[in-house]
Amino acid sequence: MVDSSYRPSHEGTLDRDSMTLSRHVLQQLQSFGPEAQDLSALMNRIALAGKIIARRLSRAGLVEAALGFTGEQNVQGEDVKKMDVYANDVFISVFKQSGLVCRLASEEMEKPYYIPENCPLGRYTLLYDPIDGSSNVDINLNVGSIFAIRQQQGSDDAETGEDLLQNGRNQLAAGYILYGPSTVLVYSLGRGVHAFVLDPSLGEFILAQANIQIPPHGPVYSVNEGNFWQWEDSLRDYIRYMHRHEGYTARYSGALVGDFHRILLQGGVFLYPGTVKKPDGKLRLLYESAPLAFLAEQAGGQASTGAQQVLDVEPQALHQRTPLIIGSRENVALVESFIQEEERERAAALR
Ligand code: AHM
Ligand code: MG
Repeated sequence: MVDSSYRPSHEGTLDRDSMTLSRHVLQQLQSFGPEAQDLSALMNRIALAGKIIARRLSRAGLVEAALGFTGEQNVQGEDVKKMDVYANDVFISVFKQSGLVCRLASEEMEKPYYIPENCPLGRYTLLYDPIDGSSNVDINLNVGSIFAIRQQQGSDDAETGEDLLQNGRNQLAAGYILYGPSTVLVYSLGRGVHAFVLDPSLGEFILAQANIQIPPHGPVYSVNEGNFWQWEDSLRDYIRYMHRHEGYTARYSGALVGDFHRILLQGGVFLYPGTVKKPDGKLRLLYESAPLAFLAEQAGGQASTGAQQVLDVEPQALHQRTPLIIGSRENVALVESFIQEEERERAAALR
């Protein structure tokens, strides 16, 4: 006879240790059906890529040819680092034989990478920035990987990935991995935002914080003030307002994932606005801004270009850039109010 009265004495601790990412995905989807299994396996592969990259980063100073530049430039004309290439290849190799993802699109590849043998099975596309904040790599500071999962829409016979040019509300899932003192994976399937910490002794990401909510207001503003004289007046006015009012403090690490993570947990705003020369700023819509915007909205925050919600932007190109103002609801609204004020003044001057 089964003794149902047995209560494990370590129930609480063990439950916590066993809330792995794949189990969490299934629980979120409330299903064990094939689609839920696929998404759970897919997230598990992303986690594997994260573990491989974290391992490489933790030993990068000891490994030959891990640090420094390759001497090449990527499609956006930026100098490529050896870690960028390594991390890009890691994502490809973990998905190659998986049968889960049929296209990968990344900052480091001009066109999507196709895995045709997977296409009849899995029609998901992974969009990713393999190493976000590359300038931090060589000095052992935090970097990240950003990802989004989209479902292929219609046929893609010409292999152009044109169906990826849809707004961010079409993302099925999004998240990032932060390589810091510990490795943290944050993700959302459109059902809240959840953070997992890599337990190196288990080799597993274990749930650390469920249903994260961005505080409606926070003290931090995170922006590269070195660009001050290249911004529009509205942005300069906003920063002057920050300087003149108590209760604000600046934090900027040079890696979006780290700066966003701080704001997700403690509140505030991250900005990468356009400049007079580059009105769309630096950050790429499909694999940087849109995935983080998805997380921000899921956590009760906001993500804006200054003119519209980031998730509403209809992309024109795979590597399109967009201004980004992201974080606590009230902080984002304050930045927007400065932008709108300048627009009103401009319109009045034309009248
Ligand atoms: P990357 O993906 O090529 O590293 O570029 C994105 C990074 C962000 O992580 C960071 O917020 C920003 O670029 C920093 O740029 P800047 O040095 O102009 O402040
Ligand atoms: Mg990046």
